[in-house]
Amino acid sequence: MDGTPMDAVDQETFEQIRDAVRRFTQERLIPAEREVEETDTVPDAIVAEMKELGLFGLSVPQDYGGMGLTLSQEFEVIAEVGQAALAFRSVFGTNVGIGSQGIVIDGTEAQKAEWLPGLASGEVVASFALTEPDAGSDAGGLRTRAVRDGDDFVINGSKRYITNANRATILSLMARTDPDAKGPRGISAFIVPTETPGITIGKHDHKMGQRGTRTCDITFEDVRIPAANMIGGEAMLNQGFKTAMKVLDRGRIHMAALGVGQSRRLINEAVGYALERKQFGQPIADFQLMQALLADSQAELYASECLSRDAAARFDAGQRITLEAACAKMTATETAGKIADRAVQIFGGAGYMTEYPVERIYRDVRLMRIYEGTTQIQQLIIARNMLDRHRNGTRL
Ligand code: COS
Repeated sequence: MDGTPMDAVDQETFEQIRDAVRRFTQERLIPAEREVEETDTVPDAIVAEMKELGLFGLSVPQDYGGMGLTLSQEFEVIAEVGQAALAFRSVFGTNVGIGSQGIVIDGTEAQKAEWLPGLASGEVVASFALTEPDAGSDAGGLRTRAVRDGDDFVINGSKRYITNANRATILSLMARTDPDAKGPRGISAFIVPTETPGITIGKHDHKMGQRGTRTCDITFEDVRIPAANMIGGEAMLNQGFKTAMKVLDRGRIHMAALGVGQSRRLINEAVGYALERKQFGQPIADFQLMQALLADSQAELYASECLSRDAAARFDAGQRITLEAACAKMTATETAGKIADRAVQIFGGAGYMTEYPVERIYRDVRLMRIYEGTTQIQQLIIARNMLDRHRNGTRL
């Protein structure tokens, strides 16, 4: 599988995009964080500016109206926007990542032509509908059924914690098409327009952090969609789990970029505070125990950046990166958690107060070690791949 878009943007154009996103993040998003936290909503004006900047189409190939960034380039852009409250990225993140990539990777030409231009412009919003009440980490255990009926499939079941469900125009939905097949086999992926009769989107969930993001349950009652909506066409019958896993491999680099973005922000906040805050007659930055907290954070951030960039480059060079993406996602998100904890410690009592952003970021980053595959699932993926490689004769 070659992950490099044929029409990848050149270095100069990429740098312009990255710099524009950096300015937008610093000058527009970060100053609006408190409003998002208080209203639990990303302002419409900011969503409109995101569309103008092309953020919804970062990963959609240029032939379909997107920017066609490579995964390495997407990593750098997401690490910039990831410095701001995670709610902002979440607005367009499913279009860039898990919502659209099933169509980009495995969709038919007709499916790409129908949906990708709208996804790139932000006119269409896509959610990734995999998780269910009884199928979280065990995604292969999903029970939502899609039963063939003439030229259609009829879907029944439910999905849980679906990001952007109440903003979505379409769902990339995984459903069981072979009831006799066990676990991950017998699952197909579909494009399901959310206006189809029989779909009910629940109220949005109230979470520990990441205010302004939207996750909802979805129920399907005799939802009828054309068989032509199977991602990749009927040749992909019962192959949908693999589509979902390929999407998640790629998505995990996007998650690593968010971990890197949040870690950079936390370090900037912590260093700034340590230089200003005085105790015992001098800035706390002068104390070696404070310096140790900062130094460990910087070293771990650097490790996350290097690891994630290497994994993204391997993907762009056409390699399968299941193990590397899991390493990057696990390392960068666990690192963000550790750096958030240290940042609160450096701020002391002030770090526990809502007045300072580190209190919110501490809560926001907690989810990163859970969504798009928990740390424990990343460990499982890494170990399974290590064992397979060893069995196949590969040694480090
Ligand atoms: N790329 C391509 N194919 C893949 C793949 C990948 N990254 N990972 C697995 N597959 C294939 C396997 O090769 C296997 O194919 P065959 O049937 O031809 O042998 C098939 O998919 C089933 O894989 P496996 O046997 O490994 O499935 P399991 O159920 O044992 O485990 C895990 C899969 C646990 C890794 C998977 O369920 C997972 O990632 N869970 C977490 C889900 C998640 O991240 N949820 C977050 C919410 S969605 S945002």
